[in-house]
Amino acid sequence: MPDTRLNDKLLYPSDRRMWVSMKTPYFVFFAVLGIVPVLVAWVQFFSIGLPSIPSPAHTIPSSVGDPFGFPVWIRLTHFVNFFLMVLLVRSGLSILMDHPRLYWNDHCTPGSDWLRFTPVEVPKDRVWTAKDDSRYLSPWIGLPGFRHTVGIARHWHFLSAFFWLANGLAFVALLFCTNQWRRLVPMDWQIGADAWNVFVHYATFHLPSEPDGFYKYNPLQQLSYFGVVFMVAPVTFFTGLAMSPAIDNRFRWYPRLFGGRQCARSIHFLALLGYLGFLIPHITMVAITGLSQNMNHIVFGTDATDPAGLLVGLIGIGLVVGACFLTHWVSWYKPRLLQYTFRRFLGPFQRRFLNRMATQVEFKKQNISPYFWPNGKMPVSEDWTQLRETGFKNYRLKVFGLVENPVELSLADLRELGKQDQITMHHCIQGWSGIAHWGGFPMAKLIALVKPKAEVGTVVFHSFGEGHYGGEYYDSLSLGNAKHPQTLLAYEMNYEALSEVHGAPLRLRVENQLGYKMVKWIRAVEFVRSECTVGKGFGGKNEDDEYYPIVANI
Ligand SMILES: Nc1nc2c(c(=O)[nH]1)N[C@H]1C(S)=C(S)[C@@H](COP(=O)(O)O)O[C@H]1N2
Ligand SMILES: [Mo]
Repeated sequence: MPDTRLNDKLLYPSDRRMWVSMKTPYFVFFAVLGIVPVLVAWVQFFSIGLPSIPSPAHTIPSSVGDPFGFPVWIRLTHFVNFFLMVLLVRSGLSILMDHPRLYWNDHCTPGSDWLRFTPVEVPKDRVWTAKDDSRYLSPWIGLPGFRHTVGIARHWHFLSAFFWLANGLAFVALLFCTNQWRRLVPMDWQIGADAWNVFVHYATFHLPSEPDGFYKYNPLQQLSYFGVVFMVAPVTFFTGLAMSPAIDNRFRWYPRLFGGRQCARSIHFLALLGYLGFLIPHITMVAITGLSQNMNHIVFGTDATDPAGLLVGLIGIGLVVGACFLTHWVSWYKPRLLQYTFRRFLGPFQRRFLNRMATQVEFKKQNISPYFWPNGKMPVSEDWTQLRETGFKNYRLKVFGLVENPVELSLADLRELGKQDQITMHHCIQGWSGIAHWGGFPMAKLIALVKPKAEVGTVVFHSFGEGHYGGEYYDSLSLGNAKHPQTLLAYEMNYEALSEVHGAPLRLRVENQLGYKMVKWIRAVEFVRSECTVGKGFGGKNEDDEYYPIVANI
């Protein structure tokens, strides 16, 4: 368990702090992308001068149907969006740091990352787990920040994402129920040229005469608002979904829309840069084009120039900053509350939809990842070490609990339960993925053999290995998930006997869940009524100690 006394040295070790490095070609690409338009603007300015921008003649709408002003629903959704975006960005960065590498390939092969937030080159001469690789953020940047868990970061992220989506949909729906959509949606290609002209002004440090935003936006402003609302936001949502194991392993075409799961993850991050690339000029423009008046627009919906809107706006910003402190406090002192809240809100959705979709995506042999990140702590227990020394000859899988026919099975017995091969994509909660072949017997076969009693709801997998903070590693599945056609107890990986790092002699595969549910080095399988009676009662070692959710399909 993390030490809840916030100790900087322990929780934010200097050798695990964030670091940024981008592969040179990408750096050059982004630099060119950023610099070229500015250069062109300067060339235009020096050669033919500033383009003319028709000065905004009126402050009243040009035709009777044109929208003006900011009704209360715009002001409210704008504020709610700001608040939720702060939570989303802060928690998103924390999630990112847990696997501080971005790729354009689903294998996450070390060295193929185009952007990384760690200085570490993955060592080739020893086991380097994904957990060893994670970095930490200061709580000034990340939520929760420090060495707190990705479980907590994800709770904040998904809870806010849910409200963010609802808020965004409400905003867009109201745009189109009123005439306010006309402020944002360009109806004429001319806007491209007009926006460029405005850009030439800004890029060469000239301020064109601005229309009063209460009545009309300037063309560049309109295009950028349109881009954020109708392009960047949907991209964030859809690339977010493309990281779900349940969705990816059910609908193969879905992550492919983005070039694969890791491309979706990279694009999700680029969308963040898109938001920041919008936010900084947005705030700057609000400040330099008449701060008080602009703040009255968005706070009170009036076109006045007094400082009331600014003052109340600052209080609103203060509230959001206060919420950052509160969320930090909740993360550290009430993590269970957060875990429960997540379960209460999103659990039903996961159970009703994601859990029910039987995964079916299979890959081909040539898709198998050349490298598959390992995770977890190798077992150090006497019994496992001894078994390993004799090639697991004396291994017995103990199956017990509320069953009519408890058994103890040797590897030879287990092979008689049938063999299923599948090539599937693994999704780790930290963000990496990998494709591998797994060979083993379907859990359904074992279930049929031991005949669980009617009251059984949960299957618990006990490991020889320990969790991150000590104590047995275990996890559980609902009986439904255990019966899924792709739920295996695997003894082969990539057509060879399961290696020690990857869980010898036996490990779980359950393809609609995240990796942490897939217990390695399995010692025993137990059938129980519910997870409440096992460990601390939250469904698994990571659920107990790191506040991960019990259902892991997003
Ligand atoms: N016993 C045990 N099983 C475990 C873990 C662990 O720490 N201990 N880590 C889990 C996590 S977080 C992942 S992503 C997968 C990784 O499997 P791999 O090492 O074969 O890649 O194993 C899971 N099974
Ligand atoms: Mo994981």
